[in-house]
Amino acid sequence: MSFDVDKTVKAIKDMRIRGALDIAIASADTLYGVVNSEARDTNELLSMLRDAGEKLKSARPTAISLPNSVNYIIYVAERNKDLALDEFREKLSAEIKNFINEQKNAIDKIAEIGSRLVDDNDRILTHCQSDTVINLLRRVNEEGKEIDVICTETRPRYQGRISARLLAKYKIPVTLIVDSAAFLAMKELNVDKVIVGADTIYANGDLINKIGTSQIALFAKELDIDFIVASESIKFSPESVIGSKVVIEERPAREVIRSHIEGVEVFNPAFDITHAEYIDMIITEFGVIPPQAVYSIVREKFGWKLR
Ligand code: RUB
Repeated sequence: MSFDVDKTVKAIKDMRIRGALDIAIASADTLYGVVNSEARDTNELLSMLRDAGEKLKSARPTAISLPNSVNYIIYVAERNKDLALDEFREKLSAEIKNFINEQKNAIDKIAEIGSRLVDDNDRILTHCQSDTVINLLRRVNEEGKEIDVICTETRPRYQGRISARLLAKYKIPVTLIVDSAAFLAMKELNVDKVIVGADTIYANGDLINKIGTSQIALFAKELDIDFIVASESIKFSPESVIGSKVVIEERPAREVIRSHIEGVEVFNPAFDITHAEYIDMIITEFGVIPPQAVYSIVREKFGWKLR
């Protein structure tokens, strides 16, 4: 078992698996592998699952979708710990498959709902690379609306290039800009809407997403451009109800400068916080909500955790 778990942990750490939704799905998939590996009895399998879950959760700290999916699967496992091994396996395998399907359905539901918010001839700006946002834009394009997209390159790891490449592949007109051109581009190129993904959303509606998101939200406010977040509810934080915050990941200096510069320190946070007052709406699989409505969805969806 540990081979697959370690492999997933390494792939998440190295960012070969990245983006909050993919991280959550890969973790659930890995736990599915653990559920179906050799064990003497249910107790042993449960403890293997707990160990694997802890390892997976430690892979990256900021996307709450990762602990949310692991915690949910462990919760279901614990509730079924009295089952005999085969039954336990069967039950948990079905629950994990179900969970993964829910996530896949959620991203499509968000595209369906979100596409209604995008108008013909809209110019959209996006930051980083979010599968949820790309899927939504793809759907808009498939519906025949003419849109074009501006992607920030998203230093230091250039996920914006991945977005641009994907959009070009789907034949959506796309322009890549350096991060520091965001304000000028939003103003001079008449951006209509900003749409970004999410790593974590707190119960008070604050968003944590790729570093640089918050300044784009400030620009959007200044220029009166809608700032929209596309996020599955798996990225909502139940822990935030009791005041817990996620750790903002700091990544190595070598991502910013190729070699050490004598006397120069590098600060390389991977995410930042955009406060709820800068967010016009959040598109979820349950519908379009204002950031103030996150709390009630958290209470409903994560009741199992909050109890
Ligand atoms: C990715 C990032 C994405 C969110 C949402 O950061 O900030 O906007 O994770 O992505 P990193 P998705 O590249 O550091 O993982 O919609 O695919 O879940």
